[in-house]
Amino acid sequence: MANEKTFIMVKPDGVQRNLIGEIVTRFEKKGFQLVGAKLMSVSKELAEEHYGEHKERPFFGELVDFITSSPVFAMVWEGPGVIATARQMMGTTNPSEAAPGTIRGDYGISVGMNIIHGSDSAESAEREMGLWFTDQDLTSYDKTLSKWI
Ligand code: RTP
Ligand code: MG
Repeated sequence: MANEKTFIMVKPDGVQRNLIGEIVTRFEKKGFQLVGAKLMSVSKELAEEHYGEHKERPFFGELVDFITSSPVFAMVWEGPGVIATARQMMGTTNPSEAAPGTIRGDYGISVGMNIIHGSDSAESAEREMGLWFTDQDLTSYDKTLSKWI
């Protein structure tokens, strides 16, 4: 499977509910590698750009208000097939329908406050990593443990 990178963000509700550690732990234990991370407040411009594909949707204003309401924890994770696997680990968009064992399925009930974002394709991952991180923000390193995964 191809080595990939993806953009993952703990949304304001996840930060407020002290779920950063739990979410990082799940990705670490799965075997993926953290290559960049920052806790940050999000500008309206960045939120609108990030969710640009939804700008005609009725929930767009609420979505931008929510993402800018309180800090997020933005991350880049690396590993074989990480883009699709991260989406599986997150669960479906509506946490009420998300499978138990997924992050949204275990911790959420509201579609608006669904705890985590993850890029939905290779193209989205490239676009979003470029929006949220500079090349200098990201690192690359070998873990001796990698041969065990
Ligand atoms: P995300 O982009 O945040 O990772 O979520 P997603 O791919 O699972 O879902 P997407 O279709 O991209 O929707 C982006 C976010 O918009 C909110 N939403 N609200 N009220 C609604 O019907 C509705 N539908 C979507 C959700 O918070 C979703 O995460
Ligand atoms: Mg999406």
